[in-house]
Amino acid sequence: MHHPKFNDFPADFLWGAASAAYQVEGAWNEDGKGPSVWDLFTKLPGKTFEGSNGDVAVDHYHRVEEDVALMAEMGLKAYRFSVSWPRIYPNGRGEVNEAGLAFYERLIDALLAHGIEPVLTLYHWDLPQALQDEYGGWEDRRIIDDFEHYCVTLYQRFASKVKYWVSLNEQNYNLTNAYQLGTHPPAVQDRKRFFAANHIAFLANARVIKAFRQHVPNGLIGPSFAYSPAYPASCAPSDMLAFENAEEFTNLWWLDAYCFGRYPQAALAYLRETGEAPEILPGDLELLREGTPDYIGVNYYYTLTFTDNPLGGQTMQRINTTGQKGTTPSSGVPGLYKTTPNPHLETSNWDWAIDPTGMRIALRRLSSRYGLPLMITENGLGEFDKLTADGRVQDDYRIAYLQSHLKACQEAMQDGVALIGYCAWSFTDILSWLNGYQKRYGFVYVERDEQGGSLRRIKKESFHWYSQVIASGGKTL
Ligand code: BGP
Repeated sequence: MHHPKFNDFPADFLWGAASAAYQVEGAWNEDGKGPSVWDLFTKLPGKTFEGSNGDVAVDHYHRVEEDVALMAEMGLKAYRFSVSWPRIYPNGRGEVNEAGLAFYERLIDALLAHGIEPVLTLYHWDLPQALQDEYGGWEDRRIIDDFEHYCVTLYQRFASKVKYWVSLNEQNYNLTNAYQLGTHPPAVQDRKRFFAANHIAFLANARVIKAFRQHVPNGLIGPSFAYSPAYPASCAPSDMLAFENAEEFTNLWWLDAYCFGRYPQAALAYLRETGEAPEILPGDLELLREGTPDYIGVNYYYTLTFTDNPLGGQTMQRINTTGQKGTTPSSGVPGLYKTTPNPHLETSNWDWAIDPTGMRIALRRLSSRYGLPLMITENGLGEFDKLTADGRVQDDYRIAYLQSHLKACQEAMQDGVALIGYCAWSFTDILSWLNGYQKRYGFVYVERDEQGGSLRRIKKESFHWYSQVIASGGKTL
């Protein structure tokens, strides 16, 4: 469908940018913060790119004012950030750490003073290590109460200041890495444990959404989902079936659980056969239905293309974390599907397909299936950037990426999608969990590498470009 002309973006569109606590804050053991699972995991040999970790990250904790001033200068309308659970409850629960709350209050107040809407993520992967040690974190239902207690603390403190909330960030991506690929803590490779932990995370998500209604009646909450829409490699029925399998197992498994309070039928039937299905106790599905989201947060980076995978075929493989183009192997589940490169799409140096039309497809699929408003909570391009001798970063490739994806948002809105806003990933450069500091996403360059650096902030070309787009309300796109 080609629209003859683009409609304007709505006047209240949230032009935003995003980050996550572990990737920007640093100050990993300051002001009473307890250790998170990432604080320990990144220090185990061989887990991250060149052993990079977030001990200092980009030192946002000590540079909040400077960073918010840059956001204000850019004209940003929304800033998505996450709260570090172990900053608030160093042991996961028990005694609250007032200094942790005070830090986020300072950030929120600074944003509000500049007319920037805070978008608060409750959980972006940095689980308190204490809860991992005590009962295995997401593998134990005790986490549901502890997570709710932590979230209610934030609701009570910030209800009057924060309207937009994100419950779990990329439960799908995080737990797949944590329990299938073994590439996020606790680095397990066990599909049964994966589906069990994932089920408990659904319950925790629903519980905190239910509590939200009581404490933040005028706010909006939803999970952020890492949505990589599936494509079939061809119109061969076997590829179409692989695509159906992939969409059900890698996307609808989460989306249907969040929004409908049930698991997709064919996937559930398959897992019951293999003995990997999660244990669903009486009351579980009722809870899911009582805790459905107000909107869906969409983290969109790429589409994935699938083809048939016989029994005994390709298994799950870890991704390219070096930026050496072409090193991502095919990955899949024998008997169900496996990925294959899409010959129609260019890729980044980390082999992520660049597909703005895929974003339009993503938004349309979600909107028509669930009938909910959507917010792009992440979208961006991770690349090697170069700081030139005269102190500039000419990231025209990033501008091209963001521009084409924003146009896809515009088209999706014309297709009838209710899109609240767009948070580019990321505002400043950040630590990429497994890819170190060399994979940069920001509008603001931060002078540091795996070893460290001056931490000086430098506005990239894309900073000025996005600033103009915002000022024009999207007209200069
Ligand atoms: C998402 C995460 C972000 C961010 C982004 C880019 O999965 O929610 O935290 O890291 O992807 O991914 P990466 O850093 O692996 O390039």
